[in-house]
Amino acid sequence: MQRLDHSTSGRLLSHKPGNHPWRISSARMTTASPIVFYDLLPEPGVCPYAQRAWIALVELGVPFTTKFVDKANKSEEFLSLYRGIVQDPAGRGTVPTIVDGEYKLTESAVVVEYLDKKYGKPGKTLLPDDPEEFGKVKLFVDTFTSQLVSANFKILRADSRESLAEATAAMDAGAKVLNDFIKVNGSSEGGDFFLGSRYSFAETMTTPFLRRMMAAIPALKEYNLLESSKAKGLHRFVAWIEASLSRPSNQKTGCSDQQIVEGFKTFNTPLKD
Ligand SMILES: N[C@@H](CCC(=O)N[C@@H](CS)C(=O)NCC(=O)O)C(=O)O
Repeated sequence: MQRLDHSTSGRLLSHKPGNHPWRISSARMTTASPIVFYDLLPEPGVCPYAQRAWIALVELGVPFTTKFVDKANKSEEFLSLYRGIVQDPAGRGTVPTIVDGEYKLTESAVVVEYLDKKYGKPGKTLLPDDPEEFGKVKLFVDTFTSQLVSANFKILRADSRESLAEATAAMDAGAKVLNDFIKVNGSSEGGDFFLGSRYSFAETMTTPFLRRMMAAIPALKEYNLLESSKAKGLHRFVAWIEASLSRPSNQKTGCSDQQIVEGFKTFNTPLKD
């Protein structure tokens, strides 16, 4: 299994086998040994779920080491780790999965919340302490998923101009819902994230999907969520997209736009008219 090591900034430290990250980055270590983060080969960060955990590690400044899992040929080590966590002897083994000392966990949303609870510092957690803000942040993530993620795949699967128009209309309608949701439930104080100046779980969970939408759809179909939202005057949503995509934790993690486009070609149906 290939291993890559990261500093607290998320940048790769070393690709050399046997070059132990806990020695390289010991000055910055806060734990006895870094968390082991399992992601998929061959393109680091090609999985949006794994990127959620990767972003959380970077945002929270937690040292970690990455182990890559070959999706087509998972190692016994990874399968038994995963199956032991979920107590399912037939579990297929998904990323992200993490090992934090003796503790092991899987499922992106659960991993992000665990990391936040364990490594978040007072006033710098991804999930707000305030119960009402907490609820709104969680609902924002659900709303993003229900409004945009299926519309994204509908656009890719559209095989005619008519079905594409229907799918892009669904995406535009979802963008309007999100624009209004942020205006009513979020904040504009000091910044353009859902909670204004405060980067939170709202962005950690959605940016990997937003980034894939923004890279894949314009390359494969004639539609651009950002441009369409600008044209429709969805200013709050546009500002949120721009703030989320420019966040360093997004830019340092995941794969290139070109890798995203390549990966999404399997979901795309060319237009027949
Ligand atoms: N619900 C899971 C989904 C994770 C998932 O589907 N990961 C994919 C990669 S994007 C995976 O590990 N696939 C391995 C496989 O299908 O064998 C989560 O949120 O972590």
